[in-house]
Amino acid sequence: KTWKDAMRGVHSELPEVTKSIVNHVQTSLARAPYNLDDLGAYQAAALSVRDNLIVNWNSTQLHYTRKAPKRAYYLSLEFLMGRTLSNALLNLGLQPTYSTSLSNLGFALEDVLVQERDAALGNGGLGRLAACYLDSSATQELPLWGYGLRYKYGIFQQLINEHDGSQLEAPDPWLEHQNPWELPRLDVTYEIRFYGSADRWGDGSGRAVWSGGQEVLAVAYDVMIPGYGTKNTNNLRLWESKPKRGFDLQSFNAGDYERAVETSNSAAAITSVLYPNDHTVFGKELRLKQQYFWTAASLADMMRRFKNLEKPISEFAEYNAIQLNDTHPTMAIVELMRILVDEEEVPWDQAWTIVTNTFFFTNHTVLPEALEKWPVPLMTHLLPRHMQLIFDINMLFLQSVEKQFPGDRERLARMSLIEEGFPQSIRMANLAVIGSKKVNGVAELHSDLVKRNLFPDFVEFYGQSKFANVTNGITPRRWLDQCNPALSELITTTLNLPREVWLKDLFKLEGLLKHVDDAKFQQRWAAVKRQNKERLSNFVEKTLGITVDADAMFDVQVKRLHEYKRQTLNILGVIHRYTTLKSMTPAERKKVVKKAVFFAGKAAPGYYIAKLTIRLIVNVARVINEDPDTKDYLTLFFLPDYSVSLAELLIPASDISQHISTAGTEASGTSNMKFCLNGGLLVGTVDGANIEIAEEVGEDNVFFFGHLTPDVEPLRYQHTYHPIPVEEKSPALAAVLNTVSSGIFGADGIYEPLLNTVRQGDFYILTDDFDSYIKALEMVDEAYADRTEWIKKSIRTSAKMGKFSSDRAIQDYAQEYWNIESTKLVEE
Ligand code: 26Y
Repeated sequence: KTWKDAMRGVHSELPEVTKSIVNHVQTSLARAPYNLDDLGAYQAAALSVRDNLIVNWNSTQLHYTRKAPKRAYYLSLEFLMGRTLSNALLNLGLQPTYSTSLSNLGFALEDVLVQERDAALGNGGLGRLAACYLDSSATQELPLWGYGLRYKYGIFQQLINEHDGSQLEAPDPWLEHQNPWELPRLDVTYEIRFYGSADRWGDGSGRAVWSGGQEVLAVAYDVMIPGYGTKNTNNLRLWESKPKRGFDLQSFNAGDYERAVETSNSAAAITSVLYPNDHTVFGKELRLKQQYFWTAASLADMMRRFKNLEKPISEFAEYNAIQLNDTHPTMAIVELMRILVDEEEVPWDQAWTIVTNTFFFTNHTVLPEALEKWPVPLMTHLLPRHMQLIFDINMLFLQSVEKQFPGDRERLARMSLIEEGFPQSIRMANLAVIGSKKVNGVAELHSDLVKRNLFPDFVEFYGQSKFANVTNGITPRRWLDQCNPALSELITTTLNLPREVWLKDLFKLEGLLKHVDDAKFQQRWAAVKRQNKERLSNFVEKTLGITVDADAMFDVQVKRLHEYKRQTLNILGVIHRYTTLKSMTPAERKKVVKKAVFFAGKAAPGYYIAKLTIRLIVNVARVINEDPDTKDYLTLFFLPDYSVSLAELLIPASDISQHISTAGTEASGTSNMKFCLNGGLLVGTVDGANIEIAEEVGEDNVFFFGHLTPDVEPLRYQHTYHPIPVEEKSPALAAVLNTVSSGIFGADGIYEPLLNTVRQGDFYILTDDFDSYIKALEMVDEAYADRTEWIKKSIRTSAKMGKFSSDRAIQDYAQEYWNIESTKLVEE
């Protein structure tokens, strides 16, 4: 068919959409419709869908302005959005129309969708959570905006070195082809100051004047966030940095060309790249610049919007709630104080009341190496006025602590915003706690640990009620309907409900329970899983050139590489399975459950042990997949460049997934929820949201192992003071470690530093958990052998995932924290 034939369609909506696509091909892309490739078709379709979004987005923003409800703002340095076209089509209800239109033009929707590059402006869990929360707040018609940075380069691309199996990093130029999902707002700009000097008025008001230094321009780019089954379309505003003037004319005229462009380069550098480390802070000046640039631009923007309401400044907190996604945006607290005190001339105490009624703080990790601390000299140099404000806030705060706990010097030292040392540093978590109305963790256990281990003094000072829990959630739109259309279809027909209903009220999945024993339904459920496993197999064959047996049990661990997440435990377990298989007779092997193990995940570029773990996995895979004795029973894959899109392929295909962090270290985890929603069973430790998942689905439907949180500290203590050799604690593990040392996965002792983390300090207690881990995997094998029972477990798991919808989580924030209400866009 030619595009001209397509234009003569009969369906009333179709010619409209087809026309719009063809129109974009000809005008926006300036290409001819008849020799278009998939990429061109994607771009034209995206631009056509974007036209719809813009209309809704505009009406929504106008509606919010007119209604002037209280608004919430989600400040996050990371938004891990993934692809947009398929999500926009789903949310607009235009999937069938575009599918037909594209096919009339000679394109398959699924080939077109994969042309889109992921928007990967995040590292992992924290960034993807932000993306799920945007989807849920738009869907629930809540007046919420996200604020972030428009990095020119997102999370790096991961390549695997063919020669030695190690991770290589390449830039992620995601904006190379223009991005149809953003609207540049070149008229929305703010000037952001750095350096200079701060002079106090000295009149006892606490006010000061900040001047001089460097000014950088913040330019707004708006990303449209459509809700599902509503016209409400929210906004994610991302800031780009730009020099205030093209270049420094003075230096240019003086003939110093290099210096002339230097300042303009340093301005553009602020939003050039996402920092690729999670959980380890480095105290780099550019990172602090990013944090201030973003919070200052966002607050200036909120302040401008608030001023348009013509309300007294004292009512700021009645119209604005700001959620801090971890400590990264904590400078917003100080910046709002600066605006109120220095610019709005609000008396100090009144300003502090406004601030502490506006902010809310979520903590995402208890690992000490992830807690942000900025050196005082760096802050003084870069943001002199803010350093003064922090000292003043601290002094007044410590006075109030002293009043409640007179003479307790050590308590004051612990609670101070300033940590003594050379140099002194600023504890951003303490600042976030005292500047916020409420503080929350992201799963029940984690929120307990936040109170008990991170902020016990603050709980004593403020009382329990300031500290609470909001268990994380995931959007069922992307993480079920979009990534697993076959399962979504089966659920819809089985529940006998329109998908619009259960996708907005995930507790409805419980209706599947009464079909658990229906053999027909079980078969269909199993067929969907099988189909998804084949889809993944095809992908692996295409990308790695290795065939995967879709009859095997698919065992998946995908997440950032980190010692606390214990990918090492998993790979040592795989080696154990391999050597066990090797020691068997061919007849014995035939009785073993076939298994395909998948890993994916990026390591921070400077994280040596994590990178070494990847190298071990890749090289173990090379040996195992070639071994004629075992390769029919065990295969192993490291899929490079883990991303949201790869997750969408992997998650629906899993039979089991592993969430095996040392107890007490994983705040929540969110992929655990995604796997279970898609009917994959969970192998895990008693940690994070695993616990709540087990509470929902029942302990007989998960495979728990390992020591509990209270055991971990004493075990570490024992490792330090009464080290017991690995051989004594776990002969099986000792044997595996020796196998690696023997050099069959690479000689010259390259893995010794990794093995030594286990043999020596063993901070993450692999030796203490190894045997029970292997036991748990044996239980998995046993359970998997009974196919019907396994399918029932899978159905039961999926059916009980209602709690983990991000709709529930965002409602909790809206009601218990922000006090905002749904504001539905009404047609005029
Ligand atoms: C300060 C900097 C080094 C830093 C950058 C990123 C520190 C931390 C992070 C990211 C943390 C993160 O992704 N945390 C994860 O948040 C998820 C959502 O709450 C949790 O599910 C997950 O357990 C937690 O590790």
